[in-house]
Amino acid sequence: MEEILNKIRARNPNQPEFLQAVEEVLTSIADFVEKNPQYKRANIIERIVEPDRVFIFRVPWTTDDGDVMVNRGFRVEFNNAIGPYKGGLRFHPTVNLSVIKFLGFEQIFKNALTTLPLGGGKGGSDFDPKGRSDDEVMRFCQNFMNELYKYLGPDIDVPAGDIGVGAREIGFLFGQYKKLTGRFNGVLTGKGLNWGGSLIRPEATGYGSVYFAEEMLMTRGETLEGKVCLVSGSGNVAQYTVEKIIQLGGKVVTLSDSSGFIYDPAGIDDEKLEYVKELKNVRRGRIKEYADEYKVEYTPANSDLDYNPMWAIKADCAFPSATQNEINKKDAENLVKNGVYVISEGANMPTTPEGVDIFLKAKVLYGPGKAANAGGVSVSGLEMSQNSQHLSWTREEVDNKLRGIMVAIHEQCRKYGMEEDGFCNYVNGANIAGFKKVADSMLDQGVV
Ligand code: NDP
Ligand code: 2IT
Repeated sequence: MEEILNKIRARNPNQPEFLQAVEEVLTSIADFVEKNPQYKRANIIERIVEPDRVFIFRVPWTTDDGDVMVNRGFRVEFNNAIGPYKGGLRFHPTVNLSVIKFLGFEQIFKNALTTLPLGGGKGGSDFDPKGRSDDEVMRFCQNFMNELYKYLGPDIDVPAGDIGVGAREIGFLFGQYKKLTGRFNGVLTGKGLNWGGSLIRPEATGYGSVYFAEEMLMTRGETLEGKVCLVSGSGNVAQYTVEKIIQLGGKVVTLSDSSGFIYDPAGIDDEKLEYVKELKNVRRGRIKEYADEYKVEYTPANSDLDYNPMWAIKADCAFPSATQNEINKKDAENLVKNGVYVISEGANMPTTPEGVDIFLKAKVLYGPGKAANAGGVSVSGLEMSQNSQHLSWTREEVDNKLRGIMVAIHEQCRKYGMEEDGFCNYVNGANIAGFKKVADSMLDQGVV
């Protein structure tokens, strides 16, 4: 495995996030591959780490002042062994090929766990929507789609949202797709409810991450009732994570954005959550305003510190729901030291490898992103099913299906991740179960 890893490192220089994701998966599946020589014979590992194809394109657009700007667009179609390419679009200044490839690679295994027929892909741009008017965002989305539409189709490649891409952006992207192709179909998910979107899709990632935490807790005969929870981020995933934790009787005491975090020891209730939704989704303001509004503590982000004080607050559960590598080794140590024993990752790869090792050594209930945050893409898959049948299911129907899928993902993790002493290593479980489904499908379909 080390030999293959060196080859992958040499072939993908300057892609640290991608190599981080690959190393984690390959480390998890090493023994399983060793015991199953059919994968080695078909060289599945070297094939699965190489995307089917990568598109990189120029996106020119015009500001409200008439300046012409240029951004870079990406779409990685990683693997379609079990279904059409499926995965979100991220608009954030940190987006580059390494970030999109790490997300696309993770998506392959996540989508395999969902029980639905979904391949893996991801895309996005280094465009920064912050501070841009709706018109500017619209023009950017239209120009992004002017190139991307060529590669999409409801049975080919179906994007959705991710950081910086929500209901507004999906609307503009869909409008332009329709204009260019004349087709009204399920080519994007996360659509508006009036025009083909699924109920519960906005809630799905956050709700799913909390359902996953409940499943992990249930293995110890516990629930979220009364648990103190740390949530990071304040976007789509964070908001619906908070909503579900409140519904299940837990108490959320933190939220953050890239500028800092708030600490509200009394807990975020329904009214305060409504305030956050309005602040972030309508006014597009900063989380600091929450602290001003409710007179609670606000701590600005401080890059001089080698840890994030938010992860040092005493609590039972943590739901990192912002971005990759937001929990480092010291943060993981602080979490464990201060009582956190449930970590459910709403974000993709929020914990560094050194942080993951701390969680595994402490034998806490640690649900990695590709399992815990798979609820979002699962309901995207359900949106695709509804679109192809030209009908829509009720809120209750979709929520029940989501719940059932999260239970099934949890079971797969336990099937492949259970260790001799009864500790479940959900990292190994998720990676092996996801890999097995995709690798077996690749074997069935020959060397293509
Ligand atoms: P949003 O854009 O709605 O929210 C992102 C949040 O994370 C914001 O609060 C943002 O703060 C913060 N954030 C983003 N980048 C950084 C950064 N570099 N440093 C600090 N804070 C940051 O995105 P989502 O809620 O959709 O996504 C959050 C995470 O969940 C991502 O990792 C995404 O990949 C993952 N995910 C999302 C799914 C979905 O369905 N949307 C599905 C599965 C996973 P600020 O506003 O200051 O940038
Ligand atoms: O990371 C993810 O799973 C997402 N951003 C959602 C992807 C999707 O296609 O719904």
